[in-house]
This record gives sequence, structure tokens and C-alpha cells, in this order.
Amino acid sequence: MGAINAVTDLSVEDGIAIITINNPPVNALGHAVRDGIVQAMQKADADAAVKAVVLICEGRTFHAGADITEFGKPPVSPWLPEVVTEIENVSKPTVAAIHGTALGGGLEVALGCHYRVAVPSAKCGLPEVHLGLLPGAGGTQRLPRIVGPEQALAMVTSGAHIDAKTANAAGLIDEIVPEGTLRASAIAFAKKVVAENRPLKKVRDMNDKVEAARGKPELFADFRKANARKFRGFLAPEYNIRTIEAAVNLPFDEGMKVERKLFQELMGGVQSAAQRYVFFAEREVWKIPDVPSDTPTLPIAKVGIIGAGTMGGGIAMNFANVGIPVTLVETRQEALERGLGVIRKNYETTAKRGKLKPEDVEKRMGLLTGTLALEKLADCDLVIEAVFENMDVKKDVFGKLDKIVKQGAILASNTSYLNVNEIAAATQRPEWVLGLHFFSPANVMRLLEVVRGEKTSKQVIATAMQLAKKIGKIGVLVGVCNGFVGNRMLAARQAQAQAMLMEGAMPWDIDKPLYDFGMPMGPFAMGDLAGLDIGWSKETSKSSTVREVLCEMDRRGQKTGAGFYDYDEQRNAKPSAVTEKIIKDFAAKAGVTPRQISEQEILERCIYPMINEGAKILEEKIAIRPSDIDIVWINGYGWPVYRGGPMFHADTVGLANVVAKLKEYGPKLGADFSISPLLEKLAAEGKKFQDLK
Ligand code: 3H9
Repeated sequence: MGAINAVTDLSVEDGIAIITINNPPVNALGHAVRDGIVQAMQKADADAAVKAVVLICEGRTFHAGADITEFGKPPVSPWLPEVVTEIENVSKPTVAAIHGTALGGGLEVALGCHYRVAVPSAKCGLPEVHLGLLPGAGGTQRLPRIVGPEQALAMVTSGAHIDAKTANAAGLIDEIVPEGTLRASAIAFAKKVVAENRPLKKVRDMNDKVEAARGKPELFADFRKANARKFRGFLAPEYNIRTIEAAVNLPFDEGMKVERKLFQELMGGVQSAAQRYVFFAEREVWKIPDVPSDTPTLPIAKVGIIGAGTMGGGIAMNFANVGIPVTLVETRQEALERGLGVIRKNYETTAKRGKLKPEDVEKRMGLLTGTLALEKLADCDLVIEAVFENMDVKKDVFGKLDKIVKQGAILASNTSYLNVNEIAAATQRPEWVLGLHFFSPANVMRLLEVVRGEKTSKQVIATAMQLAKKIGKIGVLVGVCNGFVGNRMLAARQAQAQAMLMEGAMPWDIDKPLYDFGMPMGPFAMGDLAGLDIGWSKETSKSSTVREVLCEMDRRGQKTGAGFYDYDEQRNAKPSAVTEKIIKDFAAKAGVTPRQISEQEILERCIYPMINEGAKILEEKIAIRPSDIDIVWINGYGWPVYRGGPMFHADTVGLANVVAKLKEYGPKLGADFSISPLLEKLAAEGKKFQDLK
């Protein structure tokens, strides 16, 4: 006994074999682990002195799944489904001892065991759907046999983790054992099973729950219908549903065949490749080459926010949510009260939905202090300015902050376009200044662009990234340019959308292919939602664009019941004859004969110039890596995760194809348009953005 291989240990104590896996950080089921488990199980099975087997992991967690880094490479035996079968076929009781997270293949391994014990803090789940996959080691056939098809459906399609208590109630965990005693308790449990001569509970043979659901197709039809919106565009949820259907309707081995087939189909497809890429991109984004992870950070115990409007209020909620007190500054009492009122209403709505305890509403509101005096920000560790998007106004605010706020505090601007270096230059401490670009609604959207000025110190950057994590955002470090990463690329799309209006496409013609592509909405629906009057004023409006005319007619978007679209009471959008006439009049005035523009052209002209802009962003080192750009678009603008982000999408289309199309559309793309040399170079070399490491 002893070491089986580099990651597996086998020992026997008092007739109980203990297989211990140690494969940091998350005990992923890579080849060595799979091999180790099989060898150890066989050894324990063959040893007459062994009466039962415990499988346990070292470190922070039980197996958190198959090793995702092995996906896409040729499989090496033993394959995970074989490992699970091997465990299930051991002739003595096997017990999984779970702590941390038993996820994906990890839970499937546990389901191969005859019994499962867990500590109270443990969690179980089948999160494969987030990787565009389904559980491929029998999880789809075994889970419903324990928890029933309804709960299994919810678990495999949401990927949600359930806690030990819930898992215990569902029969997934046989016994909860005291925290910190897992090894000893699992051994004791195994001994009990032996002493009581309990049967080998093979989940594959537990048919009651699946049989009870047989002949009830409405179970699945209703589930599909209820979740159609959520699953739109994704393949994996539907495939997961089919495997649970198979578990209900077919014998175990036949169900396994369905699982195998659908798993392989997903694994070979673009969607899963995209979602696996995003999994790693989300972890890569925190790594900043010249700001090592051990860079000292500053404590942020008190935050000041200037502006209690939609943006400032939303930003404030992020901090109150994690217990950080916030001082909110406004210029007028009325605006302050309105702002605080909106925040309270937001919290109360959340509480009504049962997602927040009523006492927490008060607790969070209690962390917010409103004031009209900028001086009250003197002792803040971080001040975020969220005032009107105007350079002179921002400079004025920063000049004042410089005099008021203590030294050693971070001064941030929530600008979405402006030059952070220029803002920083309004202070005597530019190294303490950076941009923190929140996305609206700021309490909901996950993206935070952390804008690094020329002089921003590394400590300030490290603190901002850490803070982003703390408030549940995904922080992407970007450099200074007009619009940073997200809005700069959006502008490239906007320019084409506007141009196509004049060429003959209506707003709804342009929005549709983008919606069908998987975006939450197209550019015009988005404009209506945000309000067409952002940055517009009656005094300076000259009826010179469609948007100006719409605003002048008080068609300012959803909030006024009309914008590019007409809206009914439920805010359902309908194409508008008024808008159509305005557009046609503009085109006629410009002497353009409207033409029919294909959906393909609309899509390519909206998306390829964005990709081109993304390539320029990389050339200029505004973004650290292509995947950071994708993270911005997925989390800030709702780019469909199953298409991996604009840069990943470009790779799947082929950069040479993107370049060829940009050249073909060239004359229509506007005088300002030019192809990125980086994009052309990669295309000529047959490379991908993903090759830029
Ligand atoms: C599956 O099981 C398929 C089977 O059904 C069928 C097979 C036939 N593989 O997230 P963290 C790395 S699909 C490889 O920062 P946390 C991660 O990249 C799998 N690597 O920690 C990171 O590396 P680095 C189903 C993995 O504490 C480091 O570990 N399972 C894997 O915030 C730390 O990760 C899942 O989808 C992996 N499976 O969260 C679970 N997992 O330090 C995926 C993590 O170099 N994992 N890494 O950046 C998670 O959800 C979280 O990692 C977890 C820990 C909750 C476990």
C-alpha cells in the first residue's frame, strides 16, 4: 500500500481502504487521477483484508470535475465513464467523502460510489452546461435516479450548486458529518455499512423515480416552455434535457448511449469550445503582466460617490451590498433624496422577490449617507465621480477633490469615454487616479472596466482589481482611449447601423439579425432602452439626424412610449411608421435610393468593423489580450457566451474571411474606416487572435 502514483495514495485502516487524491488546485480528474483511482479501487477490491473503501481528496475540495484543459485533445484511457463504472462494480461498499465542491465529473465519481457522506459546507452540482456540455460520465442517468427527473432537470440545465443539506434531503448525500472530521467520519460510516451488512447501492439500478415519470412527456414540454427565453440560442440546455428524457424512458445502458452521443456532439461543436474558452478567459482577466498578484493593495473601508443619479446610485449599491459605507454627494437636496429613494426602492423590490431579508434593506440603507458637502469626502479611501460626461465638469470636480480628500486615497472617474490622463492632470496626484467604468444598471451588470492612466500606480491598479472582485464584478484592465474597449467597439457598430439606415434598412431590419445572432437586442432597441436623449439637448438640436428629430418630437425611447419603435403599455416594441417616414425623408434629401440589404450584410457590417476595432485596441495595447475584449463584450453588452465574444467569433469565422468581407464592404464603411494592420497580418499568416499569447 502507499503511493499508487504521483496523485493517489492508498492506505488501509482497520479493514477500510482509504484512497486519497491530491491533485491541486481543485483535484480535477486528469489522467493521473483517473488512473490512480482505478488502480487503487482494483487493489482494494482484491485485498481480502479490505471490507469497504473510502474515496477522499486532499486540499480545498473534492474533485471539481473533469480536467477541462484535457478537453479537445484525444482522450486517454481510462476514460471517466469507465472510472465511474469501475467504482460502481467494486464488490465492497465504496464511500465518497465530500468537502468543498463535488462538481461535474467529481459528482459523477461520487455517484459511482455506493454511498456518499459530506461536511455541511460541501456543495454538489453538475455545471457542465456552463461549458456548453452535459455530464458525460453517467451523471445524466444516475442523478435523476436519485433526486428524480424534475430536480435533475433543474440541476443539469442551470448548473447550480446545491448545498449539503439540500443534497441530503434529496437523497444525494447519505449522511452529513461534522465539519473538520470528514476522514474519520467517512471511515466510521464505512464501518457502519459493513457492520450492518448494508447492500451495495448501485445508483444505476435505482429505477423507482425515473419509472414514476415515464409516460409523462408534459414534464419536459412544460420545462422547455418555461425556460425558452433563458435557453435561447444555447444548444447545451436542450441536449441536457434530452438526456434526462432518456433516463426516464430508456433502460440505464441505453440512456448511457444517448448521453455519450449527445456529449460528443456538444464537445465537438463551436458552442462548447466558446464556453470553455470563456471559462479560462474569466480567470485570465485578473492576471496583469506588470502588476504581479502579490502587489500590495490598499484597504478600502469607506467610499465616496459624487452624483446620486442612476449611475451613482447603482454604484453605491455595490459597496453597501458588501458592507462598505458610502457617502453620496449631490448638488441639490431634492436630487439627493430622489437618488436615495431609488436605491431604497431597488432594495425593497429585491426583498419583495424574496432575494433579500427586510432587515438587510435597512442594514444596507444604513450604510449610505447623503450630503451636499464635497468636504464630507475628506476621509474616504476611494472616491468615485459619477457626474455629467463633460471634460470641464470632471476636471473641476477632480481639482476640488485633490484639495479635499486625504492623501493616499484613490480618486476614480466613472467616465465612459473621456481621457483619464487629462482628468488625472487636474490633480497633483495623478498616480492615485484611474477610471472605474461601471455599466448600467451598475448594481446589476457584471462588467467593470478598470481604466489605467499613464501615471496610475500599480498599487492603485491592484486595489481596484481586488475591489472589483469583492463587489462581485469582473474587472477588465484597459488603457486610455476614446470609449476604452467596450464603447469604442460599440461606436464602430453604431456607425454602420446608422449608415445602413440611410441606405434603406429600417431599425427593425437591423436589430433582427443581431437579436437572432444572440445579442439581447439590436442597436436601435438598445438606444430606445437607454433613452435617445442621452447627450441631447433641445437648445442645440438642429434636426440634423434621425435621432435628433425623434427627440424633438418627444420620441425619446421606451420611457416616452416611443423612439425608433412604438411601444405599447407593456413596453412591447412595434415598427413605427413615423420613424420610417423620418428615415425615408432623410435618405431622399441625401439623394439615396433605398436598397434591400440582406441580413447577412447587416450582421457582417455590424460585427466585422467591431472586430477590426478590437484588433486596433490590441495593436495600441489598450487591452492586454484578445480574451479580455471578449470578457468585456459578454459581460457588458450581452454578447452571447456561446459565441465566445467578438474576437473568438472572428477566429471561428476565420480572420482571412473577415478581412475579405471588410474589403468587399470597404467603400460603404465610411471615410474614417481602415483595416487594422494586425488583423491583416494575422489573416495573411493564417493565424487566429488566440495565437497572440
Ligand atoms: C466535466 O466534468 C465533464 C464530465 O461530465 C464528463 C467527462 C467525460 N479543470 O475557479 P478558480 C482551475 S466538465 C481544470 O479560480 P475558485 C482554474 O482554471 C467540468 N482546471 O477557483 C484555476 O486555474 P488558475 C465540470 C480547473 O476557488 C484554478 O483551478 N466542472 C478546473 O474560485 C482555480 O480555479 C466544472 O465546470 C477543471 N475542472 O473556484 C467546475 N476547475 O489558478 C469548474 C478549476 O491557473 N470549476 N480549474 O487560473 C469551478 O467552478 C471552480 O474552479 C471551483 C473553484 C468552484 C471548483
